[in-house]
Amino acid sequence: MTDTHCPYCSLQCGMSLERAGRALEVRPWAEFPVNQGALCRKGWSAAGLRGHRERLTSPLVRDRATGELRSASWDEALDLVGARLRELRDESGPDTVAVFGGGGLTNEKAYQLGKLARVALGTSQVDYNGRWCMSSAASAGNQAFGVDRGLPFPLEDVEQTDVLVLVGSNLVETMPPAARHLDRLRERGGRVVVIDPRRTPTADRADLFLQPVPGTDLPLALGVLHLLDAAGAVDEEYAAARTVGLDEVRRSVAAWWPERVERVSGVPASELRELADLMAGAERVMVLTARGAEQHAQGTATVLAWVNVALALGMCGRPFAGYGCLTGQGNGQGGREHGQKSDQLPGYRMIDDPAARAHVAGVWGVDPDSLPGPGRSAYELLDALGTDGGARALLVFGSNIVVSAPNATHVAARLADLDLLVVADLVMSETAALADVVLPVTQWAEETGTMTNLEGRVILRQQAVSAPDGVRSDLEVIAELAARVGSPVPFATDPEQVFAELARASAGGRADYAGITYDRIRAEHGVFWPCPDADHPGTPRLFADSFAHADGRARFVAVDHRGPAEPTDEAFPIHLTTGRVLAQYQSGAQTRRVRDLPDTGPFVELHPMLAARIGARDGELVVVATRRGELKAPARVVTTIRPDTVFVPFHWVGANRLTNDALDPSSRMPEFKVCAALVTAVSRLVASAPRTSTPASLVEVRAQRASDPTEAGLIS
Ligand SMILES: Nc1nc2c(c(=O)[nH]1)N[C@H]1C(S)=C(S)[C@@H](COP(=O)(O)OP(=O)(O)OC[C@H]3O[C@@H](n4cnc5c(=O)[nH]c(N)nc54)[C@H](O)[C@@H]3O)O[C@H]1N2
Ligand SMILES: Nc1nc2c(c(=O)[nH]1)N[C@H]1C(S)=C(S)[C@@H](COP(=O)(O)OP(=O)(O)OC[C@H]3O[C@@H](n4cnc5c(=O)[nH]c(N)nc54)[C@H](O)[C@@H]3O)O[C@H]1N2
Ligand code: SF4
Ligand SMILES: [Mo]
Repeated sequence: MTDTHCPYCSLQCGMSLERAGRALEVRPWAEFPVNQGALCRKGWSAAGLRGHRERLTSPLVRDRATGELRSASWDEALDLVGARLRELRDESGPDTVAVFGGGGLTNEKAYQLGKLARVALGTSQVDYNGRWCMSSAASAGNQAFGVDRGLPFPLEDVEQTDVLVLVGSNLVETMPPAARHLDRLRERGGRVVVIDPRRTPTADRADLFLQPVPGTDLPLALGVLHLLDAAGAVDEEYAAARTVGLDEVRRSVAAWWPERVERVSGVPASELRELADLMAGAERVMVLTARGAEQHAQGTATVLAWVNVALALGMCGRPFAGYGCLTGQGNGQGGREHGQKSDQLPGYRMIDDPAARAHVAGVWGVDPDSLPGPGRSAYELLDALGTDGGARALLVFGSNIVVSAPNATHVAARLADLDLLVVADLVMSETAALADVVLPVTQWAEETGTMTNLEGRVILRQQAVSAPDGVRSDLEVIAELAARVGSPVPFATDPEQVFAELARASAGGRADYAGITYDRIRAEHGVFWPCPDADHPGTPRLFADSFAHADGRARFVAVDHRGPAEPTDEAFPIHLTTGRVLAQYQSGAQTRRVRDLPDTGPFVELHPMLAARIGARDGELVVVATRRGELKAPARVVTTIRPDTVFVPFHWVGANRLTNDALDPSSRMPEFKVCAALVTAVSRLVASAPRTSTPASLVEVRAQRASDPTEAGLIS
């Protein structure tokens, strides 16, 4: 029996793995505090991907003659990649090679990937899928508190607050074992508020549910603060002692009276008043945001607006209260701390800070001046591929870009323009299928490494079984590639050794791991950062006495509502939002291959009123079109969604052909959660299309209908 953690989300539930003959069985690990033995169905079925027939077990190289991928030896594949990378670098400089990582990679892998980019390849072009995850909350956290740790307190603190406000989180489906905290909070007499355009299973557990138009969480926060201020609920003493900037924020919310908020967000003024009353009367208030509020072109401003509410009430740093972000991927937190982000070095140091460069270069044994500066953010990096000034080779570790990137058709076209695409993965993901070289790597139960969960708790995944023949660990692959491109320093491959180096590199940084070791993690069920030395107990709770800015104070930051980058209009009258279902994970590369998890394919959730208007019945095919693409999928008619909004899960190819690549100016987060769409019933399309020609696309249909006002008005 080996105690380890789930391969999926940021809860990093503890589980025990037991070998049963050739099979591997998942058992509860009741002592691990975060989940206390509970797992969601993805966790229970996690071993289903082991020994799967689609598991990659040999490197693959695209054959020039046939254009097909064929098996190759490790030496052939690595030599080919190394030689091509060197050629490209010699021709056009180091930035011609780009690296794309993932928030599912262990800390050790994320650290080595950043080092591969900066030291071995010398490229500034490295970023990762966490940009698409919690980067807006990270950016807001840094601005407001001077540090970015998803939750500044252990998750179980949620139970002890009085009013919990969940803004754009469906945690009952995205972190099911955490749902028990909501139940216990309510048993204690506390209140749960959920803000979501859909009445989700999480909203079903709420005392108050607000159902805004997608993209309007920011004006909601402005309106709440307006009401709190009018009611005299602002904690002036706290604001004076622990913050700066209240006055400007106060002025900025003065004009956001509830009726104005209602007009913008669709949330009745009475409900906004109810929320403000709940918050004003509570001893302890906790506001948690997730992707629903964050994945917007104004995601950072939205989080800042909610942080302002928590600060105005004097909650941040108070026990069982404050603001937190529910991060998403298994290592969403650690993945952004150790150097695969385009602007950061290990320990959450900034790459443009000379002292940070000197420290990290010292650990790496290289000249600080040899390190590149900041590169492009994830989407911008992909958008530039194959263009003038963009990279011509891309190495992907731990992301299935063509499914999960916004405006995915465009991204696939950029990948097609590359001279070299290399993908390291466990399975033939949709992105691996496009690669020139595919490198098969070990997964989860076959390797050891640390992850940092949503609480900032560093935990240890331990190897339980040996890897299939032919497969290597990411750490080995990275070290081999580093050697082949002529790295000036060697790369370790033993995870514990890499961790010790990472800990030294992080020493003195904002995310300080210097006092953490594998043995400590085993003995203490995880260690919370910062943990600067071996005698330090770790830091489960931040901000009790001071914030991380130099003057110890938190910042109120005044923000205003700009609205979604792509408002609805006559041609595209419906809001499209996207997200998750319980039984699938992310791009689905892993969970779609687990037999015990239902693989329904994409669907379009819509309200009966909208369904009636467009003439679609439950289960019938509808087409969702945006300015970027179309998706045909069955309708799911539900009363739980706003009538002006449709929802499509992104676990299957398609949703991201529709989404908007507008980026947040500060976090560079794409606007996954709202764009303008046209929804049409396929039966109507067929019935109304001219018999002589079949329209190639909905855009053509729309053009054909433009002259007929009754047709054009079909769904507006
Ligand atoms: N089952 C499952 N669990 C997962 C994952 C998974 O893929 N599957 N992925 C993990 C990862 S990486 C992440 S980041 C987390 C994400 O966890 P969540 O943020 O909880 O998940 P989402 O479904 O993306 O979005 C949450 C909710 O936001 C709502 N929403 C959409 N637009 C808006 C809006 O404008 N405002 C508001 N307030 N709400 C809006 C959606 O209706 C949805 O119910 O989940 C983690 N856990
Ligand atoms: N429309 C829409 N799009 C979204 C979102 C949304 O809400 N709506 N959410 C965004 C968010 S929050 C996220 S986090 C992203 C996630 O999207 P992706 O980055 O695509 O995430 P995964 O599907 O987890 O992809 C991980 C890939 O790496 C492989 N893999 C797993 N573990 C390892 C490993 O240890 N090493 C290597 N080399 N490979 C590994 C898996 O098999 C899989 O192919 O999607 C974003 N895209
Ligand atoms: S909640 Fe997350 S970590 Fe826990 S079992 Fe489910 S997917 Fe795994
Ligand atoms: Mo995520």
